[in-house]
Amino acid sequence: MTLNKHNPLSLKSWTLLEKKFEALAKKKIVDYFSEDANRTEKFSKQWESFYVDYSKNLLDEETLDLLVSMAEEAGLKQAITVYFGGAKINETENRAVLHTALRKLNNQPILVDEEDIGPKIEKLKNQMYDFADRVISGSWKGHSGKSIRHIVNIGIGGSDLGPVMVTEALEYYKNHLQITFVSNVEGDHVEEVIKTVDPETTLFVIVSKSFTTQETLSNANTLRKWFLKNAPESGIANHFVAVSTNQKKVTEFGIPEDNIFPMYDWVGGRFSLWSTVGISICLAVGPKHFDDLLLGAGKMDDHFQHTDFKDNIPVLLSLITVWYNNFWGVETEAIIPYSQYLKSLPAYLQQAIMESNGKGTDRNGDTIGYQTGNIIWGASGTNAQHAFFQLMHQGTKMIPADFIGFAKPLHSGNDHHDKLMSNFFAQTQALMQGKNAETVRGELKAEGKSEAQIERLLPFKVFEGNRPSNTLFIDQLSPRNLGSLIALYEHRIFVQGIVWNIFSYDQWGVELGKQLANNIYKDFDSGNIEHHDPSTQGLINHYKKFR
Ligand code: G6Q
Repeated sequence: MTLNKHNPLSLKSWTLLEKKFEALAKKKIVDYFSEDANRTEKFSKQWESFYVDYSKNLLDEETLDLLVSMAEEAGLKQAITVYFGGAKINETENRAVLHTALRKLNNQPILVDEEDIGPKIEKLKNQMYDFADRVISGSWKGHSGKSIRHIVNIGIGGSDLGPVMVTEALEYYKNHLQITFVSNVEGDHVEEVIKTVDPETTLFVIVSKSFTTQETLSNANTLRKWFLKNAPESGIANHFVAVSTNQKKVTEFGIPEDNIFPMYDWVGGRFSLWSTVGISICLAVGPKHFDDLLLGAGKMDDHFQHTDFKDNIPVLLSLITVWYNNFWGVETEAIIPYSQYLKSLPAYLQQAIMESNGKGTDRNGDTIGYQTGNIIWGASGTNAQHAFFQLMHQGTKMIPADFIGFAKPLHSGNDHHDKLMSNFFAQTQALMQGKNAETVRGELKAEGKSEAQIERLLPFKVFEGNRPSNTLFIDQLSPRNLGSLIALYEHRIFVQGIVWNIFSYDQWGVELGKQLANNIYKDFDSGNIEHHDPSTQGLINHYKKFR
């Protein structure tokens, strides 16, 4: 079983949606509210601790029905079964896509190459939990007998962004261990890390699915060299562990077998925080909270798998993105978490979404003639309000946005949360309602401005509004709710990939740059650079003056 192949442009509902767009293009979000007193109830969902309001969008019920029909026509139902069932839906890499198996809430076997992967998952999870307990309790000792106090996670891309984002997000739940991430190949990055570590109390966790990634191996080698200047060779066993599918390469690096946490090729890098790749998260917050993270994701998986598309949160939000991307010609989507803990969520989702759905070839191998993956960006509110919100409110581009907030703060005893929440609500209201000329005129009059001053200022102070947003309003930031939130976005990616008829789980687009970097790196010393284009030759020559 594998994913079906279709051309979205030939779907009946696609054509109907084009017509729908033409009919609705002039209509304002506020009009939908004035026409239907029950719009908020109809366009919002309560699921577990999530209240999701998608009423502030440029669509009516019929549009949503058509979007759902489009998903059905595109074979989403069958695709979900195929996805969760372990079929090799990452066809170009011949791999299953089973991050969902890592947080499965039932015992039904999942077969990969005719083997049930359930027992393997349990074994690895227990190995990771046991290790984390030992490090956290202090019974795992460094080479001089001291307990570990500092964890340095060495990894990049999927082996970094997820662990970074979740560790920051769960700062409140953290134990005493200090966690540092080093990812970039830039020597200055690793040197800054070296300044902070103590060879007696630091544990280096090398996370690399392939164990061939230039950045990660360079950093790991530099840190090992530094370590061996300050500790005996035998200390490697106390201070270096690795997560990888490539046991051979890890062993060659000098890490003992007992310190290797395997992972499997059916977990894609950008979806791997649920696996042993999440070891730094597990060390930072302990196995209990890690388990809750998995539980939250598992609950969202269940919701996604078994809920009617009309009530299915990841499906609905995903289809709304398709509506803007493919029918309104909108290019970007902003993600604005009203929580400083989630400040890295936009960067994390940027990789998850853009690396998955930034594809120009469809599942038939044909060049695509419609828009696929949109541009994801964002930052934490309210900081973002003082930065790029100007463009969102008054710029010439429409930017649909997800506003993510939490009803209860983690620390109580101050009055900040009401202020934060008032901003959280005000921004989506302002984006939708705008401010008309009449209101602006009244305000300027009340300020005592002359008629001439009013006329001059008026156009600059008007907000046209009509800018769409979703609000994802969650009770509180807990490991479980965070797990559900991440899984929600993962499934949105999947749904879009199905509709757009693309393979969401490969990433060939990152290969060319890596390949050329290797060539250029060799050419710094070979001196033979004539085969490069003139601009690149100029850059290399300029660099050589500084080497
Ligand atoms: C994610 C990508 C990519 C990957 C990194 C690190 O889906 O595959 O970001 O995670 O390139 O790869 P390694 O874990 O193999 O070092």
